[in-house]
Amino acid sequence: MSDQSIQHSLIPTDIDPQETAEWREAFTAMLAAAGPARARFILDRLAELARQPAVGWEPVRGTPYINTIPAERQPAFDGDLAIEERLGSIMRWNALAMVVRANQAYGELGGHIASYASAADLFEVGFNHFFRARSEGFGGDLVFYQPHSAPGVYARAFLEGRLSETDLAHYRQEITARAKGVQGLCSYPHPWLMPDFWQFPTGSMGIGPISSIYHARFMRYLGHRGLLDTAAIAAGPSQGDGAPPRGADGEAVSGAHVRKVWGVFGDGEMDEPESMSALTLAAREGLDNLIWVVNCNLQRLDGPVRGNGRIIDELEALFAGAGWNVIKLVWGSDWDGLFARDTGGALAKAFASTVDGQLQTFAAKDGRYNRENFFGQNEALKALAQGLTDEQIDRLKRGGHDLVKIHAAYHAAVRHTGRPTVILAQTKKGYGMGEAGQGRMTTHQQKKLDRDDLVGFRNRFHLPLTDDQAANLEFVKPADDSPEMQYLRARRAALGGTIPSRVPKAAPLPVPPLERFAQFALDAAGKEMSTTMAFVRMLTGLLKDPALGPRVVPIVADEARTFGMANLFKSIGIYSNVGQRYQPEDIGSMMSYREAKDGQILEEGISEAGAMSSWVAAATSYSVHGTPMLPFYIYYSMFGFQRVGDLIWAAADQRSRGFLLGATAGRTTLGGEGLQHQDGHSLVVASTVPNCRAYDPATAGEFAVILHHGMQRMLEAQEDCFYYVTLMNENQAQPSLPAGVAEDVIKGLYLASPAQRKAGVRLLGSGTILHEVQQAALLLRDDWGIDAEVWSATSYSELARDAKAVERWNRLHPGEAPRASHVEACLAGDTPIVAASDYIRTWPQLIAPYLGARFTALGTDGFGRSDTRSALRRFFEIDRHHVVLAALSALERQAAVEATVCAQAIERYGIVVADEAPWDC
Ligand SMILES: Cc1ncc(C[n+]2csc(CCOP(=O)(O)OP(=O)(O)O)c2C)c(N)n1
Ligand SMILES: [Mg+2]
Repeated sequence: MSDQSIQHSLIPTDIDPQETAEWREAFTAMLAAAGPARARFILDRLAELARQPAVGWEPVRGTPYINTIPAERQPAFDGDLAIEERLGSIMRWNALAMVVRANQAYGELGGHIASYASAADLFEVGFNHFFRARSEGFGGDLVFYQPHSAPGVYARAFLEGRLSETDLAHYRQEITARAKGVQGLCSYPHPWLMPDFWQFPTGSMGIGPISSIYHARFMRYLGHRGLLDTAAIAAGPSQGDGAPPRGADGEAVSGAHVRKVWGVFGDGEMDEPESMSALTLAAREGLDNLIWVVNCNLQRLDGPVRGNGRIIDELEALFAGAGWNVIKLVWGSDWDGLFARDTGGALAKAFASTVDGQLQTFAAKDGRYNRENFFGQNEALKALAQGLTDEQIDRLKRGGHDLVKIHAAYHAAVRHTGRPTVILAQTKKGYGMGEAGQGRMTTHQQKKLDRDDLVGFRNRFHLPLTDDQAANLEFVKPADDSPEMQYLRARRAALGGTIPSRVPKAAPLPVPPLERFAQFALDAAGKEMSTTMAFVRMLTGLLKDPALGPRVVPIVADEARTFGMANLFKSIGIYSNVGQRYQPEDIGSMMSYREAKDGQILEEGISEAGAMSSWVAAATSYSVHGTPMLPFYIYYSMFGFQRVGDLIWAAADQRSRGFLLGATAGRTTLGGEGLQHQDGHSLVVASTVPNCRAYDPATAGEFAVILHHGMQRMLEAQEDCFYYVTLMNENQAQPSLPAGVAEDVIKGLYLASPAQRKAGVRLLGSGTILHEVQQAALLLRDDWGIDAEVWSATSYSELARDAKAVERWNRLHPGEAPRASHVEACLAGDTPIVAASDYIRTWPQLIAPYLGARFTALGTDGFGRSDTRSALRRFFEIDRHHVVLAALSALERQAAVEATVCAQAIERYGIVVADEAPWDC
């Protein structure tokens, strides 16, 4: 089907053209006579009729493929266009040179040119006019940079004097750079790798978009709770005359001056579910502090984003439907004249039948091709192009390459109130790369340019380079006193300083003493409770602390009742930007569902990705806002690391500080729920995140120690780590915490019950399975006369981390007295060791390399099932009887017991012997 026939198939046939014409004429005449207001009134009345079910009319969503802001409504461009054009060209060149150089030298380092080539102007207008840095009395804007455009951000930092030529020469060579003592430049924005520079990791598509929404929302939360002045304005020149305050731009203070969150993202990136999932939240919460710029270069990596459609139109409908303010920035200023002359609407009509695949081809081809194939479509278009040379047609800019149009769009966006804004900016991928890249299918990965291409680029952007200098990829940096450099510095000074810039530390937040919020857990003395209940009680205690309490951010994804937190609804309230506009059904209850503008709980509904993004916003608040917060996101552990693992990885990258609580953890502790709910592996995944401290406490006392220690490390010592701690829903008699074990709880292993005589076997238990292990010790004693030590293993990953470090130290220090890791020191000797947990064997096996053949691990490998806890523990062979059998079997291998005891135990405990494990697949 041709493009035109696709288009026509969507339009129903006109069965009475004459009648249609009469209606049109009547409307046109009325418009001419009575004006647009009357025309709109009549259309509204007709729409009421048309919406009757019998008619079944639906309005067309979307506007023509033209700019939302007409030329006559553009504000004056308050910059020096010529200088900004020159600066932009230099950024483009240096970014390109950085990538091509790295690949000429090594060929394997990768890097991208085409993305930034399309986004450069979108970035530069932001840098020169809109993106404000943190400065005295003003928190600064938050800017999310499209990751593949990172070379452009480095290029700017180079001109600003923040990065040196040596730094640029070490783009994507961080290790080599480190060895030479210089700053290496990471591939994409990674705060972990450049902690003074990048704020937000965006390299994984979709993470930046969703994160930006929740950051904007969290700023509102901080404001509504009175913790942060989000309405603070960038300091303007002192008035001293009683005149209303003015912003740094001299304008009267308005919504334009409050802190903004900007996100520059790709059009292909909009396909990620994370990008889309919180659009309605942003609109519902009225986040007019949020502005997205979607770089619609119509291409992604493999090819066109919507070859057979138009991504801009699709996104317009989607964002408008979600309630956003949409600004289409499609065509540059050169088109203004053409549109003005096109009274018959030929251009709009032609665009309506041109799909993105075709627009990409037009981008890749020269002026002559465009004249013949676009303007050549009909007489009206031909006439429009008549006065233009092929060269001029070639240079007709798309909106996202026109500084004046971009400025107009940003100017409108920052002033829009009540809703978030998206700017859909049409660009050309690989803009200016000529034959080598512009609009080419392969342009995303193009990183080699030959001499002709480089000289062509030099010509295209009028760069001050000789042919040889261009071919040698020399960086361009005008003299310090040149107009360009003075302008660059002045613009950034007016906007508060240079960005991106990350502040690594905030003032420490004092942590209350352990006893103040957890005495009940330390001295539990056999009281029955689950560790989840213990957590909620400790949380309630922390909330009462005058200094820390207000900084606590409880986050749930529609599971507060599950975890026994419903009483917090009433006491601290659920955050809502509008308060509560209804009388809750349970208004008289102690646990009434209370929404409030200053509510403290973030109730994110059924969106783990949303809750995680909120957690990140709170967990990075110490750096982003200089306001340390303490987030606790409590969730079904199964829906954490595997559901939103990439968000957690990004959280780690951006040095988040806070607690993730994997509740209802374990494959047998959450009886009944079955295969998709029972989590046996989150702790293993958590162990793969370098700065995540993962714990599986068995008792409320252990949990209290971990919580307290974590708070001290993150809030007082300001360490860039976060905690993943499992919580159980099984009520158990809670022992008091033995004296003097706190330090070992943190290290991951302590002796919970010593053997009465010499231990024949050592049993390791964790989480609720510690209870089974303790019962196994009793059976070993009573049924087999074997004395067992019971150890509580609070964290196999912490034990393994320490053991690995010690192993490495010993390897690198031959001849010195070898060190012993905590696990090796605790479990030295030949005594057999059996470890049982509610997780897959891989979790305890993290310490296996340090214990040799004397170590046996039991675990819950395979898919979960729904049944009672005891049936499940039997099934997965982690109950007390199987622990006993494993201990006897280990002793039998050492010939420490008679060869028949295992058979006797199997018989005695009724253990079913099947050749295949029941969970095997
Ligand atoms: C989650 C994820 N999937 C895939 C990629 C690999 N990838 C990087 S850029 C890219 C294409 C991006 O296209 P678009 O968002 O349109 O940006 P453009 O470069 O066109 O501006 C892809 C697939 C990634 N970085 N993250
Ligand atoms: Mg794209």
